[in-house]
Amino acid sequence: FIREPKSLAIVGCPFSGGQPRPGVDQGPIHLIQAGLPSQLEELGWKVQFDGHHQFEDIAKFITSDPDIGKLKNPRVVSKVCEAVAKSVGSHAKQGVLPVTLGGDHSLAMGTISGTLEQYPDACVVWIDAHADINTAETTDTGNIHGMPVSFLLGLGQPIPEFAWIKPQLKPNKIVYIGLRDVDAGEKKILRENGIKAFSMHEVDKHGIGKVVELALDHVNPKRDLPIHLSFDVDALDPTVAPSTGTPVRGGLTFREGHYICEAIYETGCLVALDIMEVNPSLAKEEEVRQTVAVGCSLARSALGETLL
Ligand code: NNH
Ligand code: MN
Ligand code: MN
Ligand code: MN
Repeated sequence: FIREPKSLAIVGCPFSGGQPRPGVDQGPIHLIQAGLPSQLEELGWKVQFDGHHQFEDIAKFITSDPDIGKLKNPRVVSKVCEAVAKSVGSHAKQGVLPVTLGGDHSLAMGTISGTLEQYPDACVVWIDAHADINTAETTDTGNIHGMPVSFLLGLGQPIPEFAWIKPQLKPNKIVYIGLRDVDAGEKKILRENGIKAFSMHEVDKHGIGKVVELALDHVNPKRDLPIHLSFDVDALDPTVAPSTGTPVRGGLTFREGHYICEAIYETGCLVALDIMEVNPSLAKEEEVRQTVAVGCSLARSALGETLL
């Protein structure tokens, strides 16, 4: 899917409007400053980085953004994600692999929409402690970073402000790994739509190797479909990635997280990658450094870094 010479574009998204904690907008800047572009070049990629998308003109036109039902910052989130979809979609169209750095996970409405525009048969592998599948009706928090999957699937009452999102994702084209903090309403949605999810229970039971194999068997049985990998760093245990907005104990180990990325790279099907929810303002300096470093190394593993 990706043309030779292998080329990727880093889409920096300093955005935090999908959740309440300031600082996650600084995630992409930290990942870049930690040296991610040159690390990826060393893996043999041609790396484009056209700066951080600032979304300033978007904010300029949205002078007030009252809640829609329970949804917080709905217009800003929608417009930013629409811009991200265009950027990701245009890179994908040129055979370039978009690596989106968040920013909060609401951005995945944009990244996955962009991917599906170019690759309608793509599947999504969603790595997270959370299912991010609340609808405007089921959400407790109103934070849109807990909802992107429902928008992509077209669940819940349509909201005119989000009408640009084509509900192109089918429930059998997404699979989760790492879940351990799923709201009651989300469990019902997963069940009713037959969406495959491997929680930490399954990781404990089968081991990560088997879980990744089963997950890919579900969404990509012949390993011939494009894969969009959306990685929320809170999937990792808080001892591994402490500086994130909603840490949940009992998460993936350092190796389990990297194994997922390595295994997906090995399929040769990766067409887009998201590294989300690194928030450099929520922990002590050393923990921030560790979280940023792990964000970089997950990206390297997904893009071909091997241990030997
Ligand atoms: N399920 C909760 C909500 O909808 C938490 C979501 N938080 C996340 N998701 N960090 O990845 O608000
Ligand atoms: Mn670009
Ligand atoms: Mn998430
Ligand atoms: Mn999460």
